[in-house]
Amino acid sequence: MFESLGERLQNAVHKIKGYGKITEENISEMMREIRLALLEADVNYKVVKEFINNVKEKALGEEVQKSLKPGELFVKIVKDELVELLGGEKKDLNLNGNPAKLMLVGLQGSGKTTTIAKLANMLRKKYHKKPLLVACDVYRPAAIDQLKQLGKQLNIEVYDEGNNNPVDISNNALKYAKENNYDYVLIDTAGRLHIDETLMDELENIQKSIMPEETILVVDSMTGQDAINVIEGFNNKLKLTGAILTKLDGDTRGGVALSVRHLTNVPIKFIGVSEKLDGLEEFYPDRMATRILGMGDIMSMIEKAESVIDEKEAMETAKKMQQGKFDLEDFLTQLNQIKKLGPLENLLKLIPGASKMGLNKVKINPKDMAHIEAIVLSMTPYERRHPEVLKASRKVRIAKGSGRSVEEVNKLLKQFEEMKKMMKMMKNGNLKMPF
Ligand SMILES: Nc1nc2c(ncn2[C@@H]2O[C@H](COP(=O)(O)OP(=O)(O)O)[C@@H](O)[C@H]2O)c(=O)[nH]1
Ligand SMILES: [Mg+2]
Repeated sequence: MFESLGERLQNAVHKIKGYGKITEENISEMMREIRLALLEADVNYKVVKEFINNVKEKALGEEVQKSLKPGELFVKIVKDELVELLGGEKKDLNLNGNPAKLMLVGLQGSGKTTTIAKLANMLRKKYHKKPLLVACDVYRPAAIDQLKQLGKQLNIEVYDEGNNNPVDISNNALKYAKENNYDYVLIDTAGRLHIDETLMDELENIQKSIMPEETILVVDSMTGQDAINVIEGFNNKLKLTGAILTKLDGDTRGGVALSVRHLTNVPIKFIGVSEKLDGLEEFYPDRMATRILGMGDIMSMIEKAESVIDEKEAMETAKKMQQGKFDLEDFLTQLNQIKKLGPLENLLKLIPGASKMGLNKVKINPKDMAHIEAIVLSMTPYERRHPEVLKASRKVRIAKGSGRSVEEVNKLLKQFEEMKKMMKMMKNGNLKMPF
């Protein structure tokens, strides 16, 4: 997600951290780099301009000048401003209606139908309440079928009246929902490839008629600057209450994500992160900013690692991991590197969101590490390079040699396999960050 933007911002920000003094000159240089990074990520120029102005103003403020660590304070300013840009506090859905009515709008292909099914599924799971999906994209028969198909998969009812008038359908659906005790009515609407007056009027009529608590714009985050016109078009015509960004699992540069809030003044409420029906996540501006800047205290973690780890050795290991050639010999090297970092507990605490994940309470017994090392050291170099040859008799020998049990040898080998699997996933980009 936003790799190249993240990398560039991190580089810019990292540089300034080292400055003992903040001058107009080095601020300007930094702002130039940040500005370019944002523009290249396709962030709307108006948004970039305001972002830069805000950061600059704060950075030149007295507080920063007086600070003992101006670089760090500057990083904080950038992060805070990024959080603001992404919407500040997390905003929840307004589900106060009885039933609560939610209407999803957006261009064709933006992900409305998929997202509305994901959303119904999520709401049902989270609140244990009953959602009803309503098919108001009446222009293509396939659209109704698609929603029905998704409803069937999730076992959620879909209300449809074929190609009847969408305003009537939504009114009838609402009546049906009240009579049958549905808690949420989720309306899937039609989209066109471009903003289209007739369609906009139709959406406006649905909105006026059923007065939804939420009218959410679904935006494909893969679209570049074009998306901005679309966002503004929908926002001018309809009273939007939120946005959902889809396809963030793809190779998106991030511009839409960083522009949408500023341009519409409506909060991003969810993000779509896969085609699957569980691929919807609540949106937290703070976590996203942290993710983009790759910071939290990960930064100090990296700095710490850099200071003790042999760079050449680390590069070689990383290369092997990427090629899927990581073996137990490399694992041993890694263990030794990790040992140099000091108590692991301290490192885990630096991971952003560590306390939320319970990592701050994890206890690691140094003895366990020593046992693992003993087992690996009892293998022959050939065995370390080819763990697949480790059958029963060899395991018994290793267990004896290391003074551990065969079970422990097995456990280690299993963990090693898991680790390799994880590396493969990281390589393929399928591993989600835990925050
Ligand atoms: N990878 C990915 N694909 C998505 C996501 N959301 C929607 N899609 C895909 O985008 C395409 C269009 O989605 P659809 O719901 O039919 O869009 P609609 O025309 O707005 O209703 C489909 O192939 C979806 O599977 C997402 O978050 N990630
Ligand atoms: Mg659709």
